[in-house]
Amino acid sequence: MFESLTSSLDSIFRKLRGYGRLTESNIREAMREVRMALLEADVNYEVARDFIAKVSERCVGQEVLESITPGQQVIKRVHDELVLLLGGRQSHRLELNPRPAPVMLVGLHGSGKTTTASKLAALWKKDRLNVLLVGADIRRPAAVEQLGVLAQQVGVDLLAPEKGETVPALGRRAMDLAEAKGRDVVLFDTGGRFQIDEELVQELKDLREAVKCRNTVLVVDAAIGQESIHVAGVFHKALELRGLILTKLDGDARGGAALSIQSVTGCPILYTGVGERAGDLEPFYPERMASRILGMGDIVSLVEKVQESVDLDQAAGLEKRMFSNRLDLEDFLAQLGQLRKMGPLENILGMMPMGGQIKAKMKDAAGAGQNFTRFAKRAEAIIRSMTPKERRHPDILNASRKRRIAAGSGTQVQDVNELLKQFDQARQMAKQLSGMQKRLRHRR
Ligand SMILES: Nc1nc2c(ncn2[C@@H]2O[C@H](COP(=O)(O)OP(=O)(O)OP(=O)(O)O)[C@@H](O)[C@H]2O)c(=O)[nH]1
Ligand SMILES: [Mg+2]
Repeated sequence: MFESLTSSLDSIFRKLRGYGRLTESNIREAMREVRMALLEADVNYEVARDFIAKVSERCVGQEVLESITPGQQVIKRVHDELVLLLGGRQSHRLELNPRPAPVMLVGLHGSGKTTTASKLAALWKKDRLNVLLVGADIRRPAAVEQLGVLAQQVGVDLLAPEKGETVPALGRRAMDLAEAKGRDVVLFDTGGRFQIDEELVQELKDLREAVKCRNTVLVVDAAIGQESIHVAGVFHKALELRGLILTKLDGDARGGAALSIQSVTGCPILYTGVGERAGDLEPFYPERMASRILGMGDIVSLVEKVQESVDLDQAAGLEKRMFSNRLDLEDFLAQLGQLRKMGPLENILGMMPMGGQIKAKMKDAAGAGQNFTRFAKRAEAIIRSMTPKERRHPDILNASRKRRIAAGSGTQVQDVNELLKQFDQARQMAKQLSGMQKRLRHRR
């Protein structure tokens, strides 16, 4: 969501790096441009003004002007200030002791509470926490059902309200049950409204009292822009939030809200929602986000993502086969599967240094991501329609085999040929790489 901010900052910084020496007026000019870029990204006016004042103050000293890399020095100061703006260097986390720890997700209608509840449950489950999900949205009849479906998908138990049960009574029952069963976290999905109103706040306060919850978390939709800051302020005042979860950061909002919300409300961002799937929730780290916004990439998150999705044994085997020139369509299939497990291509690009530029070149990154997904699905279907022997030895594929495979995968012979061509290119590339590696080894 920060694409255009990242690309404006990138061109400002490129200009700065170009100067051998910087004068105060160069810096002032750059700061004016940074301020414009922030405002265009929908950053709160006062936040942008304070930000620029602070960075400028730290940039005008001798240290920057006399450094051999003045441009880099300015960028570093922008980065440091951005980290502070996003919440500073300490990481804000939920307090999950003593156990069982109640956690309440609150927020406006449609902000993503129910989806986020299942994502959080999945995340905690992976950390070996024993989670109980509670459907405490008793007003909308389908709400508990929706949570039930999601809970089943991520394999976490759900407690549903009984007929006529009030929210606080349900809360107490959930805590008793969790205590008895040795659960670690009890996660409440609550009901939302279009507007924050007395009745909603009272219901949430009653639940909080009943379960003695110290982790009330606001789920807020980043797509509503500056309004999200207002919403967060009001909820924080009424319910003493522990923190925020900002959803729909994968959308096309300009991101200013994400940049301003912590500094305006004093309420830290804990996680961000970056898609609709169970895995699309990321712990929020101000430092990593700042690097991503400045186009430096977020290598740490990227590596974590790769570690999570890639089967290392499989990767080692692949590398060996690749360098011994024995790549086949089984490998191709495995690779496609792993790439797809890492999530949408555009999310991954956003974490890579220069990824922003690649994305811009791809004109429409979302389109490219979808194209890739479509390509990968078709390729998988085609390869799965082959016999093991055909996968290992694609050279035996004659016209009649191709016709059979096309029919089996619901594609055309032309698609099969296209895939074989792409595979051949990949194999050629592997050959060149392995040649290069051998020469390098030889030289050493
Ligand atoms: N793209 C995207 N969509 C999301 C994200 N989080 C939630 N959604 C979608 O937003 C819509 C609303 O999400 P819900 O979880 O039902 O919202 P809610 O706050 O529980 O809504 P109510 O229960 O009606 O108050 C759903 O279609 C979700 O798939 C996200 O991070 N990215
Ligand atoms: Mg809901």
